[in-house]
Amino acid sequence: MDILTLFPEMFGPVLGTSIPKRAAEKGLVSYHLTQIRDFATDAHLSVDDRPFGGGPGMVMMCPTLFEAVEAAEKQDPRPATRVLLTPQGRLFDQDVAAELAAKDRLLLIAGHYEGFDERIIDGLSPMELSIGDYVLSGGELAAMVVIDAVVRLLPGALGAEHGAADESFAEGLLEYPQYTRPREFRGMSVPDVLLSGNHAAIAAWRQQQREIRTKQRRPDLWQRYVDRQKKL
Ligand code: 9D3
Repeated sequence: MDILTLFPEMFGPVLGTSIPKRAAEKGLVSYHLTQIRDFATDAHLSVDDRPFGGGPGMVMMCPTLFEAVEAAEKQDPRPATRVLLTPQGRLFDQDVAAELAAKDRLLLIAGHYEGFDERIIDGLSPMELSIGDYVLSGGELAAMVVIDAVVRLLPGALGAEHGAADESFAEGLLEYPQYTRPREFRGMSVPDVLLSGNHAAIAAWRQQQREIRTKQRRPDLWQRYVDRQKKL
């Protein structure tokens, strides 16, 4: 997995922790960071410039980024699926994560600008991804979100128990409420059914809770769930 960025130092702590770190140690993935600025060709090491036609902010320019992409891609003969993090992109979700997890090789491009020269999109034909409708300061955190979600889907990245839990989200319902010790805390108790030892009753209660929560909190997910159940 290649990551092209102006802030490679942001990625170390995330990729060096928890599941992304374990996946690399197991050889399921390797991370290659490229500093885009290393490929600047002018005296000022420019990676951006003012927009033609005027307007606010700066635009990431073509020459530096194309050089960086080509240099990174040369390091490995496998063709890379290019991913550009941009507010204009397709909304990233678990289905996109699964699509990306199935690719041989990914190359992520994180910018830190108002925009990209459109010829970057035309010339590199990346998949454009947004992680949601809110404004970040750059694409770096979005790239880390994508990496984390994708890496945990690589076969062997998780323990068996975790893998099953992720599938229940992919199934389309929110999780049921969870409780652990103590049985009583500041006047708040645990639902009796969870202490009953009646596994069928517990499963039924949990399923009911998942449905209630999804209906109330995520009508969009609920609609998708209902439509899918109809088809099956
Ligand atoms: C004035 C219009 N702004 C778009 C809402 C400009 C702008 C602000 C911030 C353009 C880019 C950015 C930096 N954001 C990203 O690069 C980004 C992002 C995001 O802000 N939200 C969700 N997903 C993503 S992916 C990359």
